[in-house]
Amino acid sequence: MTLKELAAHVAAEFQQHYGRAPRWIVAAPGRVNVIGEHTDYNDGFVLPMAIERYAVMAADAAATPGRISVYDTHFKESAVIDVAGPVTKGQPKWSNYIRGVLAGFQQRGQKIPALDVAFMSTVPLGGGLSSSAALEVCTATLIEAATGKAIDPVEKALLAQKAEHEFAGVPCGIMDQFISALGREGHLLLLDCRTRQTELVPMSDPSVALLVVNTNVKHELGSGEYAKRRAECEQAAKIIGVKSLRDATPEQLEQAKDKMSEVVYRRARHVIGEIERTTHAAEGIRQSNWPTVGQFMYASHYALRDDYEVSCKELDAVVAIAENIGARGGVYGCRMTGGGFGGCCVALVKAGAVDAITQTIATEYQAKTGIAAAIFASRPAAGATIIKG
Ligand code: GAF
Repeated sequence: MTLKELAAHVAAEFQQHYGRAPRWIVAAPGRVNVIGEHTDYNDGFVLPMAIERYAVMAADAAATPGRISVYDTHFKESAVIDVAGPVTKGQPKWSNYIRGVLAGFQQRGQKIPALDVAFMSTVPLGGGLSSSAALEVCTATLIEAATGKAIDPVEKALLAQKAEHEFAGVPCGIMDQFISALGREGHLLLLDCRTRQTELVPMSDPSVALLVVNTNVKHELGSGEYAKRRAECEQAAKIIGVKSLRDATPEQLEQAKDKMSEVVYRRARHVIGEIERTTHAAEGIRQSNWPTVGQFMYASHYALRDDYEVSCKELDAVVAIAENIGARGGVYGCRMTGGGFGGCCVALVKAGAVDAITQTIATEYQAKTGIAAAIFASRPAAGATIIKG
């Protein structure tokens, strides 16, 4: 579904559910990270792009004051959020992403208007494509539309990240909310997570495409492994004697090797290497040097699999199939993307070979794992937008 079709669909659902037309329609995309994994909370670089999969909200002012009703058009379930006082956590569970953002606006001194909302997302849930960030940034965009007060997109991303920390319990970095808020059509976003400086890297060569391969193995970042990795990185930085792993060189890590556990050493080796790979890959993209970019993507996957240990056998199976297809069959590189433990891979492929590659990966993945993968190509999409209002 295109964004236009999705917006029309959610507007129609709003009309049907609430008996009138919506006044505002807003959207925020999910993302795929091309390279730079588990580097954002280490002050490093990331290189994500917004994808053509979106959270969309249609809304109007509500007659009942002090509350927001959100109707999930897919699961046919509603959340009623009390906004008369400070917004708190509540049920259903997905409403906490919305609640967290509303609370963030309140903390900025913003009064939350009473709203009726219909909502739908085409970002696969638990697929590692930032369905939660899309929902958070979409909510923030709705509040901007409904109050007529735009906030700085960086502030918006930070507010959404805080919602994820405090209402979803995931100590995530800044990448997902940032790209959902600041993505630009036709571009990847090279983000320096320390300075928050961004560079839009054009990705418009028609000879290549990015394929997203969803293993359909759910990923759960709340389970504690993510927080554990973060703590291990902090420990490594402390032992090396730097503020964060962004400041550490491979030589410094080797010198400190004996003072840390083997596991902590490997975690740091991934992060230090990945920060370097990301800046090199960005350079490769600027020069349309696709074979080089692809090699960095494979190297990223191996480090995430062996050193950082956030892959799983299904993600590894996709990468192995992609490697087997190889450059001759049109695959430049492939890696797991996002937090890991399931979710998606991203593959850089020749545009003319997309159909054949999709077919091969689907068939071989099903044969290897017994699971049907969901595979789609996406062009770099725009970040959050107010479609109506
Ligand atoms: C998740 C987090 F939300 C991001 O901040 C990032 O750390 C990513 O995992 C790993 O690169 O998506």
